[in-house]
Amino acid sequence: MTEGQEAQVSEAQIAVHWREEKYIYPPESFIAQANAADPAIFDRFAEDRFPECFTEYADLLSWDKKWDTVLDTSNPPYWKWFAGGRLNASYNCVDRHVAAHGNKAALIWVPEPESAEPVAVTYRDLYRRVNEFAALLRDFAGLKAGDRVTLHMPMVPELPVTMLACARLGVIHSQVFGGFSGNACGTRIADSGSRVLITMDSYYRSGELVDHKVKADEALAEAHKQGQEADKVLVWRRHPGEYGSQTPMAEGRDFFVDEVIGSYRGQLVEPVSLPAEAPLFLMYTSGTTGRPKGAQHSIGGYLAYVTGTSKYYQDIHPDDTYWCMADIGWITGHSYIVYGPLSLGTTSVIYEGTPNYPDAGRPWRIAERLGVNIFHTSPTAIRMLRKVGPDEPAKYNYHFKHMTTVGEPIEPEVWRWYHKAVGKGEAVIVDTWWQTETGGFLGSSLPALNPMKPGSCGPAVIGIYPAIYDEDGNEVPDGRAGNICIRNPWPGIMQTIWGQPERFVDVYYAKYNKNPDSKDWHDWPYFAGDGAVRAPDGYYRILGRVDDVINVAGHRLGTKELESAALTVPEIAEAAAVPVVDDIRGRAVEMYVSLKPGFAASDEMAGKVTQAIEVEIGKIARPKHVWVVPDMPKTRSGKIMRRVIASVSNFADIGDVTTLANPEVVEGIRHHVQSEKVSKNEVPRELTEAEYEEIKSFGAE
Ligand code: 6R9
Repeated sequence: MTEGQEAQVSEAQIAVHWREEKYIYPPESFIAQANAADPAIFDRFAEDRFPECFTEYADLLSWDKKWDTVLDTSNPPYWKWFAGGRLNASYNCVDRHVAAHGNKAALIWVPEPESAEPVAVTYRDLYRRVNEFAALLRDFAGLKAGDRVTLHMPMVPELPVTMLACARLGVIHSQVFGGFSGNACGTRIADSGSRVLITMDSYYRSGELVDHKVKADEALAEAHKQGQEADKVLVWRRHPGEYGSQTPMAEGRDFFVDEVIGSYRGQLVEPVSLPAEAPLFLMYTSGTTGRPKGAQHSIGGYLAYVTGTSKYYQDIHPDDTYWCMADIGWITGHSYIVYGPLSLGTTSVIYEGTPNYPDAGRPWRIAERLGVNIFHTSPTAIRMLRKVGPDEPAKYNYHFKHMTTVGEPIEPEVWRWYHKAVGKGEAVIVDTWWQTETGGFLGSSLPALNPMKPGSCGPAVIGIYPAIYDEDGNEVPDGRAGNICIRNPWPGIMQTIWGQPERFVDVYYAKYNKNPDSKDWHDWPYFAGDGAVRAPDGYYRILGRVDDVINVAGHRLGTKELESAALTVPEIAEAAAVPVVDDIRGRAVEMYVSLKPGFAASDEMAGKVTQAIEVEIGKIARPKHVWVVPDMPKTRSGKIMRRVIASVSNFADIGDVTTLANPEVVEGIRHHVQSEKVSKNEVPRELTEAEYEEIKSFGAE
């Protein structure tokens, strides 16, 4: 069975009940200034205007050559947007703003130590730095259009500089989230076939200068194991001239950028004019198998889509100060810190550290100091800031006109705190539902024209036409849960999974495609892998993943990745990862492992599993608990019943276990796990109906 077919919604036909929230309307002051305030926009993006409607987004860009065909669908599901057109993303995000707005801040970087001053990088500075680094990449690292290069960088301005320098040359960048481990980075170097790694020696996180260069050595060793040699490591220094890592520099392989860049001072590199459908970057994400998926995004379609949605949904005007608190290492940061905002010529704030360092007032001090008026973050950050500093926002004099939430479903109570306390009742909120694969937003209210409804992402965004299907491909009625799909292609959709074209078709299209030979795009709905319900008003409520992916703090972790990491511990015979409902991070991971004969359960064994997961994936994946069990509950065909142990961890009804091969083990596991949780005061609150369905069907056959 392929991955796509394996995925199931939690009993697609069951009704999902929740209290219908009331509409909240945008303030007049917002509407008066909004980029999209005329309802005619809905007509311009009506289904019968597809695909031409998207030229409105493409027209926001500067093209070297206009496209011949808006959408070429001759080879489904490999769509080509703006085919025949040529452009350069670096030119669009940098050069074209220099003449009129050269002295305006493109980026304002806020270092984590509060004693350090924020650093403004003007469009002119950015132009100079991108050109010089592009010259270095071309002449020192030997990179050219079509080559892949892996970046493993923290939240510093050197990261967008590096991305835009790559884009200038047509080099395909693949930024790996800085918090991921050296091994995770190595796997991505190998998968993308990168010869060059660009990293930084160190960065500040929660008050500490973290040694980051050490991960580069681990990454190269892992890539080597997987058959990929990287021969150059370019190391930016957090404090130029001062090395913040304990790891030696490898002679002839590792180079400090601040030492090499001197030879490229003042050099200009002509932006390479590239086909619209040439790849801009890869962004790796988790799927149900261990191998990460490199979602490949195009230059023309992607940049048009993030520019258009930044303009209308983020309501970015050139004179706004926009702060998205996500990490650039995730898709949110690529689309809505770097490419969208810079393409529109606005000021984008980058913060190095954790939101609650040194205290929960930090984000609001940054907002006050910099005059941020658009703020963008995740439900996890909102829950955390609400927990540790519910009254902090009121102490600071900032005013947001607009706020975003992204990455996971947000509970209505948390939404209301965001609206009232953080937004001071003055800001609109957009709850944006989308994915690494989709490049930009799929579901969101259009802030001046659609009212907000807490807990729902809103209607589909303009030009996006979803459908919710049951397992057999029938559309489910409003109010019922099913698999949300997008019926039409759109410019932000990934082009393929790097090096795994079959997987691209299997995971995202095979499930609802009835005829693989069809050349008609109508036959190729995009399967998002999320469960959803549509209300009669057309608002969507996203219920969560329907595959074996655990969304921790808005970040997707594949169960297979977690399990293979646990299995690197020699004593472990079997491993299963399950989600537990977590009041801050949405979901947390719990691991169940069984040992090879001759080994006994111990805290040390559990510690080894945690350690292995940190080494293979990174601290973000650290399990909340590792339960060492004598045996896993299994089907007669030997498949681990993840839904049973997921129910145990969440204190949910375990359901019928009589069909298992070994039903007798369940009670022992339940007793062990739940009594331990009771003694630690970790009994979870009662699950909502949607959560219960997710747990009950987790990893179901
Ligand atoms: C952008 C991003 C994608 C998965 C997605 C869904 C969940 C994202 C959401 C949301 C409810 C929202 N998700 N936004 N669920 N409401 N507003 O998060 O990309 O890291 O690939 O995750 O996140 O389950 O399928 P990515």
